[in-house]
Amino acid sequence: MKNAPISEELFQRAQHSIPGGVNSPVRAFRAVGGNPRFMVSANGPYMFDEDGNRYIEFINSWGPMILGHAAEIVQEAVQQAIPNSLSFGAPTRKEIEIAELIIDMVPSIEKVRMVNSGTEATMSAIRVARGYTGRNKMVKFEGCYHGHGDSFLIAAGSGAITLGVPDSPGVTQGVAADTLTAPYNDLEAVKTLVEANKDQVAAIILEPVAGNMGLVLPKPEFLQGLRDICDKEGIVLIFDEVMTGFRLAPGGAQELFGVTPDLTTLGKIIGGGMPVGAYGGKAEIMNFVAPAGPVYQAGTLSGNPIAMSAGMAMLKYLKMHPEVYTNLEATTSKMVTGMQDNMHKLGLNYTINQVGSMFSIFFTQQPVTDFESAKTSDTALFGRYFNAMLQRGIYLAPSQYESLFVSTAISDALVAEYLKANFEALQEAIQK
Ligand code: HOZ
Repeated sequence: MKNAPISEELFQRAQHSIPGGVNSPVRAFRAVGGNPRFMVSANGPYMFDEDGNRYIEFINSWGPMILGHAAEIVQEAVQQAIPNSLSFGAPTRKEIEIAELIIDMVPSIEKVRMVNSGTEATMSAIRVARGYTGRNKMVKFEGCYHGHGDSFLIAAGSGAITLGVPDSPGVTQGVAADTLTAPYNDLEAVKTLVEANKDQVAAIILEPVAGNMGLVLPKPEFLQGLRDICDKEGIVLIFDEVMTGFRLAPGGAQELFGVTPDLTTLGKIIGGGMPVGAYGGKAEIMNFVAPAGPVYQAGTLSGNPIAMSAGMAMLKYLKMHPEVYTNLEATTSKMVTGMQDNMHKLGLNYTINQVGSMFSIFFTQQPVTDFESAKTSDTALFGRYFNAMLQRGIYLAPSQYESLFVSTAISDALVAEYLKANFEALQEAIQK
């Protein structure tokens, strides 16, 4: 049993100084019940909380810890950079090197701008798309999450749906009116929206693999279909690869599925886990960004030297070790097959979605292909399952509407440990 009295005490204390006691909503465990665990350190496949509990973990900072926590190559790069100062607010050689590396690795990117988070990246990409096309509207998909920029908090996934506020108060009606939404994987709905808003749509933005309503894969024709609509209508196609970039393949989901967007947003992975984001794409569009062009976007901490060093170390490693991706997929497939066997033994038939090293178990028996089908999941059952796993030392995302991420630190022995816990937790969760 994993008791956590110190975490409980810290969570009570945090309520007085931090809204809801956390700095990002999903962490508050509201969707699963119980108190969040306050973490002290993490290494390889493990995280350790204030109470001295050890967890095998499958969030990996929501993606970037592809090599597990505290990867030596990243630690070394950061340590080497620290004595040269933490921030300059002036250009550095490292920024060019990482830009060149990203351009080399991601098929669609010809020019790239570093920012500090995925949210900044998506906000900026939309602004550039609007500046470039001279149009105001955008299409996003129900259940996709693109950070907390105003325009994206309409039918948003992740913490927004977890807490039941997919359309956040504070977003003006004017902003909401410019955001058109369609069901994920529904090309006909997109065509209808675009037709009804002829020459007004600046961008279509999506997660090419959705990870913020749980993991949902694009149907085979979906991404290419969007590409075709954008080409025909002069719309900028934006892939939000904050979670999938460098995780599903060296060039992200766009490499895996062979569809090239006009702009791509990237996040935490290019900082090796440090606070970084980026957006990039066709030079013709990126040349609209200031000071090359008129669309303004800036940041003192953009291209921060410590974050760039961490990111360079991570990306170089991934580029030189393509076997990482086959190994990660093999580990994840073992987990998924094992979970299916467990369910079979228990007479259960819940849906598991997987691509590469990302997966989700949905507590519903129907295929999950969009937000509506994701919402058929039994979230109370998910909450019981989550807590039963936590008690067994397995740390999952505290929401049905998030993806899980596997790192290279997950050995076969840990897969076996995970599957044992999964069997017992499923058994416990369905009994209540
Ligand atoms: N919205 C993030 C994952 N999709 C969660 C961020 C966090 O709580 O750290």
